[in-house]
Amino acid sequence: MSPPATLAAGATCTVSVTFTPTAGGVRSTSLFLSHDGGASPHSVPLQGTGISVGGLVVGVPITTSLLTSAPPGVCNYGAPANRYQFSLASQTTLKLDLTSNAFDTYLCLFNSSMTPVDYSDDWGAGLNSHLAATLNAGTYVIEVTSFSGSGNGTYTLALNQATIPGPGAISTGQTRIGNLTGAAPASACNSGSPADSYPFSLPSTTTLTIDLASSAFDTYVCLRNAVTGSTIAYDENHGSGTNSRLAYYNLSVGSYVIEVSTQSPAHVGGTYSLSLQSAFPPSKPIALGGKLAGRLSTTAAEGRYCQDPADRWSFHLDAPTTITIDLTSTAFDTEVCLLDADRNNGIDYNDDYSGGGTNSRLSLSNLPAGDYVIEVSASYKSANPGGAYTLTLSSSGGMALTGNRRYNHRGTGVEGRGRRTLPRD
Ligand SMILES: [Ca+2]
Ligand SMILES: [Ca+2]
Ligand SMILES: [Ca+2]
Repeated sequence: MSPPATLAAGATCTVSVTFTPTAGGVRSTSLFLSHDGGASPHSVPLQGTGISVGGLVVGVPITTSLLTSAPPGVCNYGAPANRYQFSLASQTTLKLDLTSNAFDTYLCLFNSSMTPVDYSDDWGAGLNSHLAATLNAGTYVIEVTSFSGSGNGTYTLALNQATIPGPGAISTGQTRIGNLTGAAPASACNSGSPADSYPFSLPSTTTLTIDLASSAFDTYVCLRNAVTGSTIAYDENHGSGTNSRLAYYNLSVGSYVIEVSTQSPAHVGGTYSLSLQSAFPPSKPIALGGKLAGRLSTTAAEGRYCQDPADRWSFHLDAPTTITIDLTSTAFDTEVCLLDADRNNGIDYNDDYSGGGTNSRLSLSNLPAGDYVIEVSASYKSANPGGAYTLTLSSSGGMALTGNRRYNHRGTGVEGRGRRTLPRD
């Protein structure tokens, strides 16, 4: 409707209002409707929240602070976020790195319509965030936020043009950025796909995690013996979304090759990031006696024992201890798993704790001293695959409800978990 307009008696029409704030914070005004029907004009109060957007230039890192009072972002369930905008005059391959010693970083990349392009929570060995992508000319938006939403403190955001020297040797602790094209040699383990090969050697027996991520294609990773050419392990989608994560316990001394390939339609490739770490996938710390708020992303990496997208939390026991792990959420039907950190093997899991609705509780008496990992995931019967949750780790035991499925009693139909299968490695 463009004014002036005539409305029949009793008729209705819709007025659309666009909010384009010129400053951050809460902005208020009113929409006035003048008419000849009496009691003119009508006023309609309007309010919106302006989010200030900083400028970002490729090649110029910025160091500043995230505050818990920052306005809610679009990604990560509306966690407080600082927002940046940058523009590209032509197609560019970029790498984005968000690092902080103060909080567990979470990085989101959008196009100018705020449609998500990619996101990263943890990359490599730690809890910092990394993305690489080839982007067309245009304007893009970055949100800097924190995993839990309570992140507060200094961070550095670096946006750099990526140079891609081509595949070659990789060593543990490295991230390599590559561009998989149809001109690459044929994959030896993923039929029909081209593959980039990254040789490495191990001077001692090592537990490895290989992460392969791309916003351009559906990744597929293989670990092969460089001498015999045999495939040792492969992974399709254990990383975030369709990304690949391959964890391997105690790989022997020897020479190996990581093969990067694609399982996208027509074996389309593109820009990717490859990380080789000498440990199991990163986990977030929780203290004995700790209670914390987390946010399970629907595209978090898959768990090892809890298979759905799962957050990994780690803790240490100095001596045998009776522990209780409580996982509660009003956003989703929770499932909690406990793993031993040395082998990444499942010890126990719980979906619904009786008396706790759909919440989960694990109680374990006299758990031996050592390092452990808790996986937080959504139950197979949850309507929502993620959302906000509360995780508590207490050492005052409560009742011994425990041990009912201890030590790898998986997928036996106790709770109808027919789709539970052991991850490959
Ligand atoms: Ca993180
Ligand atoms: Ca995949
Ligand atoms: Ca549950």
